[in-house]
Amino acid sequence: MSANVKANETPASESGEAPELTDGFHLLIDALQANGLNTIYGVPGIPITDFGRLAQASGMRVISFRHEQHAGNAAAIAGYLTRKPGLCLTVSAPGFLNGLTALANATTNCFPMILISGSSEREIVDLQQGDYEEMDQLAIAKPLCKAAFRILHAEDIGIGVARAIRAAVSGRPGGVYLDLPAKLFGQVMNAAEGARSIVKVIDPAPAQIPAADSVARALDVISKAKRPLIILGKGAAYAQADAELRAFVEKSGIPYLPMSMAKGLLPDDHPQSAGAARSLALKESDVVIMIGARLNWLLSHGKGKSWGEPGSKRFVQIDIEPREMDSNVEIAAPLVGDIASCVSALLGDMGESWAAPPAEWISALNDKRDANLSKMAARLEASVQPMDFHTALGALKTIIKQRPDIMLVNEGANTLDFARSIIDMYQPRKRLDVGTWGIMGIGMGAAVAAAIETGKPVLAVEGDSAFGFSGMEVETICRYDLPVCIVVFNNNGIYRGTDVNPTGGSDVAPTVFVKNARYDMMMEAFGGVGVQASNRDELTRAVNEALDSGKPTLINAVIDENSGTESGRIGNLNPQSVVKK
Ligand code: ADP
Ligand code: TZD
Ligand code: MG
Repeated sequence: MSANVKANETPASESGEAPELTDGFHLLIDALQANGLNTIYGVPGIPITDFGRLAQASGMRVISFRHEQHAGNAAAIAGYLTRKPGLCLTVSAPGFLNGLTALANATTNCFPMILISGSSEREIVDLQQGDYEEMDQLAIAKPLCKAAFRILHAEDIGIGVARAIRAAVSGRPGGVYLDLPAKLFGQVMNAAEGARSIVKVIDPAPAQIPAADSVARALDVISKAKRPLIILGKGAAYAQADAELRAFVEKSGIPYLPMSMAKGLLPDDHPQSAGAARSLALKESDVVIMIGARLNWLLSHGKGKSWGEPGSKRFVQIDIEPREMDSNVEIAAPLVGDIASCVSALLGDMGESWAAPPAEWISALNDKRDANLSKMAARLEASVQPMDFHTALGALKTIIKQRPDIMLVNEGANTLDFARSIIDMYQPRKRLDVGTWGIMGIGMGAAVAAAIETGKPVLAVEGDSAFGFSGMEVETICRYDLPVCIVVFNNNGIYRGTDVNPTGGSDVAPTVFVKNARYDMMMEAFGGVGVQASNRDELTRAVNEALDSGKPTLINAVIDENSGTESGRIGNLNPQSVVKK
C-alpha cells in the first residue's frame, strides 16, 4: 500500500477489485473546474509543472508567461473583467515572490485573484534546514493580501479552494494566497470520497442590500444639493451594474466624473460627462456622490485646494466596504452595500418627478467643458513631426472612436496621463491601466488577459520605460498568437529623453535610455509584426492594419524626446532637495 493511501481504504487485494483513486493534482483541477475557473496564468517549475500539464490535459487553458509578475497581473485583470477570481500559478520562493507583487497590487485595486503557489516541505521549512527554494510563504503573503490559506491534506482541497474563492470575490474583492506544499499534489485518496469533497461555491458574492434609512438619508442629502456631482470609480465598473448606473445618472440629471478605469461606463461623450471640466466640477460642487471610488491620493483625499473652500462639500458614498466610510473626510451619507443594490434602491425611492440640478450649475460645467475641448482640438488634429503626445494620441483617439469595443491598456507617466484625458472611451471596462498604485509593469499581463478573457483586439499604449517592465512577454503574445497591438511611445526615456549627467561623466542621466531604440524589432524576433512610425499617418495606418489583421504587432512610435514633463501630471509629489551642493 502506498504511504499516501489512507488506512481506511480497502486494499485492492482484499476486495478483489482496485478502488479508484484520485490525487492532489486531480482534486485541485476538479475543485477549480467545478467553480467555473478554467484559465490559469503562470510559470512552470518544481513542484507545479505536472499540475500545469494535467490541467491542460483536463481542458483548462494554461497560459505560460516568462515572469510570474506578469502572469499575476493577467490573473488580476481576468478577475476584474469576469468577477471570478483570476488564477496565477507559481513555483516556490522566488516564483512566489515574483507573483506576490501582482497579488498585492490586485488587493490594493480590489481585483479578485488567487495566487496558487507550490511550496517546499513544511517539516524542513519550519526547521529552516535549507530545502530547495525554502521559504515560509504563507507568513510572507498574509500581510499583503486579503486572505491566505494552506492546504495540507488532499481531502481538504475542495474546501480550501472554496474558501479561497469566497474570500477573493465576496465583500470588497481582493487577492488570496493559497499555499500548496509539494507533497499535497501526490497524496492519494479514494476517488468517490474525493469527488464528494469538492465544493461548488453557492452565491460566492452575495448581494449586500443597503439599509432603508441609509438610502433615505442619501436621497435627502442629494435632493438638497445645488451643485451635485457623481464620481464613478473602478468599483462601479467592476460591479457590472451598467444599466442601473446609467439609469441613475440620467434620471438624476447630475453631472458625473469617471475615474480612469471607470471611463466608458457611460460614454465619455455623454452630455452629463464633466470629464473635460474636472477641476471646476471638483472645486465648485456642494454634494459629491462617490460610487465605487475611494477618496485616496487620486482625489487629493477629498480635501485641499482642488476641492474648493473647506467645509463646502457634503459626501455621499456607496461602497461595499463599511470601513471605507470616513477614511479621509466625513461622509454625510454612507451607503454600504453592493453597487447594483444601492443604486437600484436610490432609483426606486427617487419617485417619478425628481428635480434636475439647477440650470446654472449645468451650464457652468458645460461652458467650461466646451471651452476646454475646443482649446485641445487643434493640438489633437495637428500633425507635428517628430510627434508629440498630442499628435500621436490624437491619432489613437480617432481609432478608438471608430472601434469602441477594443480593449485599451495604458501605462507610463506622460503616456498615461495624456492618454487618459485625450482618448475617449465608449463602453464599460475597456480601459485597463496602472490603477491605485500607479504601478509600472502591468502592461503585457493586462494585454494578454484582455485578449484571452474578452476575445477582442487589444491596443496597449505604453511609455518606453513602462513597456520595459514587462517587455519580454511579447514572446508570450506571439506564442499564443494574440491580437495585441502595442504602441511604444518612445521619447528616449523616463518622462523625456533630454536629461544630462551634470558631472559630464560618461554615464547617461538616470532617466535616459538608449537613443532611437527600435522596440519594434523585439516583436519581429518572435515572428510578430514590427513597425517604426515617425508621423501621424504612419501611426494610424500601422495601428489599423494591426487591429484588422489581429497579428501580434509592436509599433515603435517616435516621440520628440523633449516632449513630456517630470512624472506626467503628478510631479508635485516629488520631494525636492533644498540643499545646494
Ligand atoms: P478608483 O481608483 O477608480 O477611484 P478605487 O479602487 O479607489 O476606484 O475604489 C473602488 C471601490 O469600489 C473600493 O472601495 C471597493 O470597496 C468598491 N467596490 C468594489 N466592488 C464593489 C461592489 N460590487 N459594490 C460596491 N462597492 C464595490
Ligand atoms: N517602478 C514601478 C514598479 N512603478 C513606478 N510607478 C515607477 C517605478 C516609477 N515610474 C513612474 O511612476 S512612471 C515611470 C516610472 C519608472 C516611467 C515613465 O516613463 P515612460 O513614460 O517612458 O513609461 P513617459 O511617457 O516617458 O512619461
Ligand atoms: Mg518615455
